[in-house]
Amino acid sequence: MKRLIPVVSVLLILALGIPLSASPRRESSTSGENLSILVYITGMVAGSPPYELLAAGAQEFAARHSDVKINVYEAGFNQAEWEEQLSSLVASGEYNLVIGSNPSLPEICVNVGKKFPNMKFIITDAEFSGNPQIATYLYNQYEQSLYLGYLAGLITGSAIPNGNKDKKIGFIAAQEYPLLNNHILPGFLAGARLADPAITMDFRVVGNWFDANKAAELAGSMINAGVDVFAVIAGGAAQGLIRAAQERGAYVVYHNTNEYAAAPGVILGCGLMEQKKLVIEILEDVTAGKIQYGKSRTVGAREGYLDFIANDPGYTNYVPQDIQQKFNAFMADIKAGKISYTLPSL
Ligand code: RBF
Repeated sequence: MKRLIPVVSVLLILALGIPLSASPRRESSTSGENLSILVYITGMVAGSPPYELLAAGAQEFAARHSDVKINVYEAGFNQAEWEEQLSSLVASGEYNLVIGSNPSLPEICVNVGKKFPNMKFIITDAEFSGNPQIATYLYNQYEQSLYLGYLAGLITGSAIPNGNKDKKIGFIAAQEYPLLNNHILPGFLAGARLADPAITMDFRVVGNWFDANKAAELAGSMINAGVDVFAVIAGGAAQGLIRAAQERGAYVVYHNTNEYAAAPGVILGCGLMEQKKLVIEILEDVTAGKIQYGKSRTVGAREGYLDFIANDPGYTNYVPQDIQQKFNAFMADIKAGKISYTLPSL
């Protein structure tokens, strides 16, 4: 409903410095009125970049819209409890939208959605289509792994001080799941082999998303076996690898977030997942009624949702110049769609 704002209040608003945009904002979000969003974190926020960025994006969106309520709920690390937890949260009737970020969430949401046919679910970092209650957005992690793998391949094959002659890269994962096995791991090895086809990969599994000591132990034994450059997808447990690489003298390329400052000279490359940007755009689409439920969209470097952080001293000061030149050219080709590859199915 439109109301004319009396001149006096306009003057008062100007005097108090309250932004006038407060009123059009309310009108533009008609379909978002009384929107109550459950931000369902499948783990803990702290230490997991995808979740930190999801929560930050939702919070920033809510700060822009006074009629939107959000609740960031941390479901913890017991995956067996996630469906029941989500079910009882939805049963409370407090929410009209659930947003989460995890490849395993679609199946859970299908089951919860059957019991609550009015509920809508939006999931990033996942691919699922054909269900009218669910919309998903898949990051092209094959692509991010391909360019981080290429950098790892250039480093392992170089004469960098803490490197060795074995052409061996390492990958530490918290657990195995289709996105890891079908996109992230093959992408990383394929990227490294674009730098040198003789490269091999040592892959180990922590068993959970929090045990940094176990990750450090695995990293130590992989270094003994000749690994000099690592990648890691292990949430909070990744800190153990970083510690081991610092102590023993090895290198790390890092997915999704700017982690250079955690170990300058050790973390030599960081990818970037534009999850915060994507989440804000998605929620704006929710208020505009523009979400296509039942559909899945894949986003990567070309679309501006994956990138590499090349302007950080952690990269410019520590990576040998010849490697920077080769890698920067490769990254430009990735963004221009000039590197051809087949995206495996999940
Ligand atoms: N990533 C994290 O950073 N922290 C986590 O706690 C976490 N838990 C996950 C649990 C399951 C069951 C699955 C399938 C993935 C999990 N991920 C987690 C991985 C995350 O969704 C994403 O795939 C990777 O971070 C790569 O972008």
